[in-house]
Amino acid sequence: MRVSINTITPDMPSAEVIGWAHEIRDLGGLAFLLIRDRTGILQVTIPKKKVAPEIAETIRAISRESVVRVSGTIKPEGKAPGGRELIPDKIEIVSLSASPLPLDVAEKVPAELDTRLDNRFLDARRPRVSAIFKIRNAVQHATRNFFFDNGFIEINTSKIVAAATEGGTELFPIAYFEKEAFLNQSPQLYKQMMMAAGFEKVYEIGPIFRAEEHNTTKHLNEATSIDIEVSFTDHLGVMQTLEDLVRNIYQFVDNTCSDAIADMGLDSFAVPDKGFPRLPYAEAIEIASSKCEEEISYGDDIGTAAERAIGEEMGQLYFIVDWPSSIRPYYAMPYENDPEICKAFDMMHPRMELSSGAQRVHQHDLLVEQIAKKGLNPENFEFYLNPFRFGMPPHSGWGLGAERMVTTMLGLSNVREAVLFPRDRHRVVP
Ligand code: ATP
Ligand code: AMO
Repeated sequence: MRVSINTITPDMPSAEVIGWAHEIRDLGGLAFLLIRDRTGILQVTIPKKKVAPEIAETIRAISRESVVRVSGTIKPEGKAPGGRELIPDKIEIVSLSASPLPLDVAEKVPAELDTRLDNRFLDARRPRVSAIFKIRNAVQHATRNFFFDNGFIEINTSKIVAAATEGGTELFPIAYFEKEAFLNQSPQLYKQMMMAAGFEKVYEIGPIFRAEEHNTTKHLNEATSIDIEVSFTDHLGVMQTLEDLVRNIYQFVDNTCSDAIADMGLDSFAVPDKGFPRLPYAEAIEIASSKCEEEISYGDDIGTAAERAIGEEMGQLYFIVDWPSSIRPYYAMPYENDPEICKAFDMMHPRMELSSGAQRVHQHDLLVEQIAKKGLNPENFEFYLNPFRFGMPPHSGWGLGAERMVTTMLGLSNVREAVLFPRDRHRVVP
């Protein structure tokens, strides 16, 4: 019976495995075949004089990355990976691979990111790459557990919509029969409507689509957003939830992904132990303008250079709070005593923004006023505004980019590395 490679110990008498031919080395009298499955690598050692002649023949016919089935005796061997090797009784080629390979899975020859993404199925055979997706799996599992344990209801909202949520730009129009429609940029309006429905605590993990013009290492045109909305709490309440979730995710990955972390060659994996400091926007701007060459003043968005400069100063996960109302979306609640600033926040990694959120405006008339102030037409928002007329509770929420979370957690150099099949300006295939 076939077993996973990581279950084979040096004291086992025999084993059968199926996997990919990772590397073949023929040294004349002795040949080595490294066979790889999703759990690890096993050395198959073929002393040619001692094994059946058809085995030596099969070995010669195997091309790299072919699928092979091997069974035989297990022997302890200090020089082999995992301290054991298999001496075959039987080798069968299950599925022969063509050669040359478009990409060296054994990573002896480095490949450009574009080549890797063009051949993602091969790239993801590399243990260092599949480790990213094993960890991403753990991140999403920890997230769902966290929300389930805390009484949240998971919702799934429509990705085909009739209006923008985050302002009029960056929308992908789609052909939707006779109507104008778009791919949704955020579940924002729907999660707020579920507060009107009395669901109190909801979350969604789903795709968001943004027609980002620029090719950067942190923007995708299709990203995965972890979104929450909570009633009867303010921005401070949901910031605490965000901090608890992020710490929980790091802890879960640390507890359950040691093999994947090792496959990635990360020697330390630091779970954030302190609270995330809260830096007022005005102070963040002061830091940025003292450290950046370009001019930055109060009221500006925090761009990449500023983000880096402030991150360097902070050196850990942190929040930027008390933003000018003028640069936040219409749904952010202004402070009652100083409406020039609002109860919005960003949660930052020293390298980039991970999350945005706010206490929302729940008063119908104020919301209409704020929509108009942003130059948008409240008539286009009727489906969204209507629930605010029939008992909308006060509420708050945020959206956290799953890919950015994984990218920063694992120190990946490009957000595309955290996506199986990334979409950017030049890439819609595969
Ligand atoms: P010779 O031509 O002298 O007969 P050989 O075929 O016996 O050579 P070795 O000298 O045993 O080959 O090994 C060749 C290489 O393979 C060496 O680098 C050795 O360290 C390595 N090697 C030998 N046996 C194993 C094994 N069971 N597992 C891993 N590496 C091995
Ligand atoms: P925002 O637009 O800041 O907020 O998005 C929230 C988070 O989603 C991630 N993100 C992206 N990741 C990769 N590529 C992109 N193009 C991209 N765009 C966004 C980021 C970002 O911090 N409705 C609000 C959230 C809220 O207030 O609840 C919103 O969408 O990590």
